[in-house]
Amino acid sequence: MTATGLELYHGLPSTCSKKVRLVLYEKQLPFKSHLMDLRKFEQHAPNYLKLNPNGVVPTLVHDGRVVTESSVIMEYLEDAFPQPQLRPRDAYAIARMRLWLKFSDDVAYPAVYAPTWMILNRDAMKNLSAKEREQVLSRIPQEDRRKRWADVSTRGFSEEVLTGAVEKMRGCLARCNDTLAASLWLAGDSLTLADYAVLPFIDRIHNLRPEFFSAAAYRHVEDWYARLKNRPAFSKALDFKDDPRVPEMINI
Ligand SMILES: N[C@@H](CCC(=O)N[C@@H](CS)C(=O)NCC(=O)O)C(=O)O
Repeated sequence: MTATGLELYHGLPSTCSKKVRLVLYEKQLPFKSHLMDLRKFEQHAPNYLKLNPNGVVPTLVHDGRVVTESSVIMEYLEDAFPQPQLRPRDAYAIARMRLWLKFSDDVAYPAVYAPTWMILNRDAMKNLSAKEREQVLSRIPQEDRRKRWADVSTRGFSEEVLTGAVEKMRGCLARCNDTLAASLWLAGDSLTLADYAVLPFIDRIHNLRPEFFSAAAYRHVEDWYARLKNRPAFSKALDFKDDPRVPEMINI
């Protein structure tokens, strides 16, 4: 057990895991790492479902107590380990920060979902025999998710969905750009959980669509992204490009 009593179940390429790792590294909190291989569907294993009944990462365990949902975990860490402070004090700024946490869950995550799935999960599903695929699908805890995976497991997402995702990704960049034109950070004049909730998705959009970043249309986002990339937490939580053990596709 680490001095902090923290354990994290997470995936290397998982954007939601990155949100939590950014906070852990920014606060310099040691944690016991349980790295899960999502391409082997370890997140659906019966033992893991006891911790996280949704069968997704991340899951935090603190002194034996379980916390799920990346945005909830971020605020939990802020409450349990308040230094350095990543939440504003002013009530209105806190509300703004929480809206960005909600944006990361409700807008940014769905925007990158289909193109990410096509890179990280499609081969893993396609290379299974029909029987193995049935087994993988049967362990997915929610019916709607099981159906969606069954739908796309052989054919992948349609062109229509993938084109829609491009628009959604541009929409995310535009929303962030508008805010960052008026303030240095997403929730005001200091770095907060808002920035770390959104950063993994902007990084994912950058890796999927680098051309979006070359037209200067989102120059405030670019400037913000460059500032965040310079922080030690970024390379620790997000950047595995120089690690030869990590397959290339994981680096998206
Ligand atoms: N709302 C959840 C979403 C978690 C989530 O969907 N995690 C993805 C990785 S970013 C996952 O575990 N996917 C594997 C799967 O769907 O089986 C959170 O923010 O923690």
